[in-house]
Amino acid sequence: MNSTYFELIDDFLSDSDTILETLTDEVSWEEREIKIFGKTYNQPRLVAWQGDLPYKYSGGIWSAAPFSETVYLLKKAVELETETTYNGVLLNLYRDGRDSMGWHSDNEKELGVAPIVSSLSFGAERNFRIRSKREKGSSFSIALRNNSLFVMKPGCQELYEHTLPKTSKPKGIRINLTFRKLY
Ligand SMILES: O=C(O)CCC(=O)C(=O)O
Repeated sequence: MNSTYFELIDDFLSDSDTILETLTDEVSWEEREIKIFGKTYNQPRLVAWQGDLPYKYSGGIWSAAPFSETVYLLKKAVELETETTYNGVLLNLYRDGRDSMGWHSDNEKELGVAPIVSSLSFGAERNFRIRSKREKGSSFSIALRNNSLFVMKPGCQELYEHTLPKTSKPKGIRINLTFRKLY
């Protein structure tokens, strides 16, 4: 899939066999809370942030933290492919099909105007849904497979929202890394 706003590259790395396991062990995963209409819930996934700057988003604030070894190498590979540099990565670990992420755009002001956000996935294939902010009811799904790179190009966050919905299908663990550039 390749369009003005999105690009999907399957089989991104030539050797990705051990990455899921390595990232599971290497990253300091946290179960974080989120407040919705005044009520506090655990986020339905494990999360981590690595980056040169702190990052503030709806799930709270993350302090700056160094890139771990494998994440740094992945960042380099994604930078080469997308011809962009990144100084932060939000990591999500979905334990099974019940873990998810709600509708949102990556439009925090630290990302600047028209950011590029590059999303690398390992582990279980999950459906990623995208909907237009302008044309209500216009949405589509993309299968994010193991070792796929999905690039959300400039303009995408302004025009579209995305979600990683729950599924009742049996699903194993999945790790997703979204590389971002903060100002
Ligand atoms: O896990 C995914 O593919 C979605 C991640 C995402 O939407 C985000 O980090 O903003």
